[in-house]
Amino acid sequence: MKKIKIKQALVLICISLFALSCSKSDDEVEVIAGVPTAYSAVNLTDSGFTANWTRVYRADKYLVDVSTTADFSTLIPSYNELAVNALTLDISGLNAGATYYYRVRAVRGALISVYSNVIATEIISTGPEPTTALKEAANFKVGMIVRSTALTGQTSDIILREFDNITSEYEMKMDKMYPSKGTYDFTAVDKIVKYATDNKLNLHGHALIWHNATPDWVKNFTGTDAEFEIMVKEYITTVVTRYKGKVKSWDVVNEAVDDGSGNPLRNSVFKQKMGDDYIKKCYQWARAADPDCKLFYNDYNFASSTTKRAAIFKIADALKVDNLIDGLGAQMHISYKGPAASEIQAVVDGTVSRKLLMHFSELDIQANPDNDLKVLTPERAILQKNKYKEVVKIFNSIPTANQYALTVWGMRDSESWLLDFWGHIDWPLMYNNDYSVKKAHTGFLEGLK
Ligand code: 9MR
Repeated sequence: MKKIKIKQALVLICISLFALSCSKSDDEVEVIAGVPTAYSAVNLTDSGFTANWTRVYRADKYLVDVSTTADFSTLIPSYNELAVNALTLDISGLNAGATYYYRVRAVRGALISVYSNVIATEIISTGPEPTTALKEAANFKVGMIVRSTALTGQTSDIILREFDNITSEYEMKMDKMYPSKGTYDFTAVDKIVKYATDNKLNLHGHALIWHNATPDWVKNFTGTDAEFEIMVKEYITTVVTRYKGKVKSWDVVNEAVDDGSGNPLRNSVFKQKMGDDYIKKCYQWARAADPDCKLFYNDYNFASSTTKRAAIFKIADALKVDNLIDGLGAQMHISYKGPAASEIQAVVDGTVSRKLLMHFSELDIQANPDNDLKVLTPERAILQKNKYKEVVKIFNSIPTANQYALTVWGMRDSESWLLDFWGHIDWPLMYNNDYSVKKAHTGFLEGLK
């Protein structure tokens, strides 16, 4: 049994007009004016994979080259003249694990167009996805989010087998830990801390200050600005001190940068009451409460927006002057379509050049950002897998001294926050609902090679 996965993106071959020494009729010009664009199509039946391409107007057949090398020096001869613009390659003669390339030309009479772009595909086995434990394969900490109510059963089995770093999905936020004035509730956090300690998992604290998880009584604070600041100081000091030595790192401030023009500081209640300096103060209080704890600033669209990236680095630079920050969290809520590897790399490069730790803190990869699917198709699962692989590869190549952890934001697809957030179906994570691993998980493993 074999299946095909698309391995690589396209390499464009420049389009040039076909030149003939004799004069051409209009029909001939039309034929050669088009070049078939090959698509990275896959057909995951046992019979083979489908290569397809755009039709060229009035082409009467196509020449398809399939090769084991990108320079097409060794052609597999049997796939040559086709009347249709698709070809199902019989994979029985092809080797699992090998990469095959195809390219296409259009033909009309004696006229032959230039080659299409080149597509590489890889034949893989259709057996079960490999289940090597991520933390065993990785040289860095691999993280998963947890909920205090789901620290048993299969969820826990997978956490303990695959991961060595955990983050609380929502229970270590101000609205949960400090629901009403003067009254803390640490019930859930204590459970998570015990779970981490008992199982020797690194516990990343998330997140002390976040506009989206601020309790109403804080948003509508009744008191002076000075009293507000005292309250925030007392809250940070209480929480960080309580978990000193157990929570190894904290996102002190989360998502302080606004997405609007100029990426100003978000106009949160913290900024309103304490001024722009609120960030620095929060880090000072956290640092004072636990000097050994690694302090992070965490945000989204870090890769996809250059201006936001600059604004985040500006915050980091200001904190770094006073040694108040140890690392940056790039959330990595992304899709199979982007951001590009170069944009993700820019996040890493800026972080490493600042001598900070890098946390890819909330990785999930939408497979259905345009809501064009009702089920996760094999083709899309492969594209998603490729993106997981790309992200992991980038993280894996970070100098060890700058690697903090790569945390995935959820275990099973149905549990992802993205489904509620976008209001449509998606499959952004690495596990199916029955806890079996998806191709995304294989992509993670392949990114470590
Ligand atoms: O996934 C989290 C969801 O379950 C919570 O309801 C929500 C509010 O606490 O937070 C979600 O996680 C967010 C994270 O803390 C910060 N970055 C964006 C995440 C998705 O909203």
